[in-house]
Amino acid sequence: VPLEETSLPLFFGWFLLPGIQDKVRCTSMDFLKTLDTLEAFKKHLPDFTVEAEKEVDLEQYFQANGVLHCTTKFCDYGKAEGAKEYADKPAVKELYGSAFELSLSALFVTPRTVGARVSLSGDQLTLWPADAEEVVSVVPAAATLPAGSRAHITLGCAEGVEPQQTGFDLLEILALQQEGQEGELVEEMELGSLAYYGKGRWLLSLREPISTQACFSSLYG
Ligand code: ACK
Repeated sequence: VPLEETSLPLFFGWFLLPGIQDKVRCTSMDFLKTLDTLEAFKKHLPDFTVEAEKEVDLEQYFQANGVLHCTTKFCDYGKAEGAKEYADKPAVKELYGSAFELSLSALFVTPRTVGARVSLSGDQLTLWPADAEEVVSVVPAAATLPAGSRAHITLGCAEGVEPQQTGFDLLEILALQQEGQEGELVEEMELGSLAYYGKGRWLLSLREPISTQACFSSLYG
């Protein structure tokens, strides 16, 4: 009996290949290392941490967890709404196990998470669930954002924060952009331009998107 008929996975998604995982982790570490030394970051530190600290070591602040991936559908072993329908989609069956090139277009940091924005191509959007951005209870403006807006790679979470928060943090920043808030341009860095969106939210738009090889698969955990 095929595994898919016995149970559904924890989630489907694109899993970065090992070599590129190291590269993305290094890029993220370098960014965090630079960010917490910037005067602009120190100026906004009270937005970032409630504790009356003068400094924060971002590399220590965030904990990495597991294999780097971009979740398409969280199935919760079949308990999540639409899990079975997603697993049965022709595109999902057809493309399961295939290789893809994901384009990482930005890195973002909030007091809760650090992540990379994934800009999905038309092909990749065929694997994107229609309801992924329908999280109005968490991010009210999210449902008005284009499909694929939530696509991200979680690079780290602050203590006690669940990884699904990374997608919410990204949607929040994109909703601000959609409302016409460009963010306060803080600095041109080697990797791209860094903007501040208030409440400890930072977005680095990459000058050169990072192209990452990934396999569309699932995790049973
Ligand atoms: O970092 P992520 O995208 O956020 O990857 C993990 C993965 O599934 C395993 O936990 C994501 N995740 C967890 N709960 C949900 C949810 N309710 N909706 C969407 N993604 C979720 C989490």
